[in-house]
Amino acid sequence: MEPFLKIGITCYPSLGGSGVVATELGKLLAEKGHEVHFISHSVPFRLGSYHKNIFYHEVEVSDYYVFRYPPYDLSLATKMATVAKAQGLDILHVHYAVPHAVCAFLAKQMVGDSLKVVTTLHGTDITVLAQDESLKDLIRLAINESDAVTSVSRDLMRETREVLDITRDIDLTYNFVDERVYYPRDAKSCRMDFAAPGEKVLMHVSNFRPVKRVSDVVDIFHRVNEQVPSQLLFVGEGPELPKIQCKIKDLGLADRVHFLGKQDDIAHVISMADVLLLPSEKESFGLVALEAMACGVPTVGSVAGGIPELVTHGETGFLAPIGDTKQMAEHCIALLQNPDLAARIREACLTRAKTEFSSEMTTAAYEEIYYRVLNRQ
Ligand code: GMT
Repeated sequence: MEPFLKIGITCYPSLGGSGVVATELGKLLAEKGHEVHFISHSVPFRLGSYHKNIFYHEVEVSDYYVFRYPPYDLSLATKMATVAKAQGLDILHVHYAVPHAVCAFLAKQMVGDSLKVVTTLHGTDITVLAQDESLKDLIRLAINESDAVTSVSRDLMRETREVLDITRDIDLTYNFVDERVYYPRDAKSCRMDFAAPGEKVLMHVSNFRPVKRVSDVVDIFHRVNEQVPSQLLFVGEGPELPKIQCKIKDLGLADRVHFLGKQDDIAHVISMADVLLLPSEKESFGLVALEAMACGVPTVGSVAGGIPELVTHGETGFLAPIGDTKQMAEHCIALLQNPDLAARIREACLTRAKTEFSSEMTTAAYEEIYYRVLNRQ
């Protein structure tokens, strides 16, 4: 049996799928017996209850008066090195290249080669930030100097190689959900708060950034509602919201669209839906589509980035070219009007989530990478 490891994890603690995946992974590793040290500016929002193997180290930023901008990156790198030395970390697993992989590179210079760095690329660190010429060399350095690099989809791996001209090995480790949390919930009574009997529920969950094409969600819903009486639930918050609210009003849909804001119990909320809409411009993976799949809810969305690796067209959902809201609406209508098709797709969703994206498989894959870089395999 392999020995238990001491693993440092750094992620964005307060937002996004990358933070969720990093935190859930840390919790599962701790349950398996590893010692996990989160190093970040605040406690990861999904960390939950006490576990004897989980520790949190807060990064404090110096506000010394000469600094026009407090240097978080330097404080993080120093904290990583301090924790690594004090706790004897074997691995520093950083999620998101900027600045985390760069800080880990600096930390390793301070600690020495005994500390192994694993970098997980999540998407916008490559698809947006690495397109910026001023950051390209820095991101390339951090990736090339990591002991292992993982990507959450094949598409992101391809784009990383293409954009940064990287030839090194990259491991594919798909995201996962904790199946003890993500399973079909009985959400009938909550659903009745929004939808009358016979009405269908469409849902969109995101951070409402332009990349999510939330306006397409409204267009899809508008078309669907003309043929299938429906309600649309929006979950989350973000910069596009005011624009979307105006559009909904202009289209006369205000009484059929509901804004639930940020929600903690996503599994329960998603279980209210008949279909999840994800028409993104870019999406390295689309964690919310997996969360929905595990709750038996199919996704109708775009053929963007890694979405087709997750959602199998015609089996666990339906995909159309980015921006083709007409086709996406047609897929929704077919699904919502055909109970047999909906039942078949729901079963396929539950099976695929369990077999292809299980937490056990992903945790084991990361452990294998850790042991490999430590030469213990
Ligand atoms: O864009 C987001 O939704 C947030 C962002 C993040 O940093 O958490 O999400 C990225 O990482 C997620 C977890 O791996 C992926 O599921 C998302 O697809 C990815 N977002 C994009 O590629 C736009």
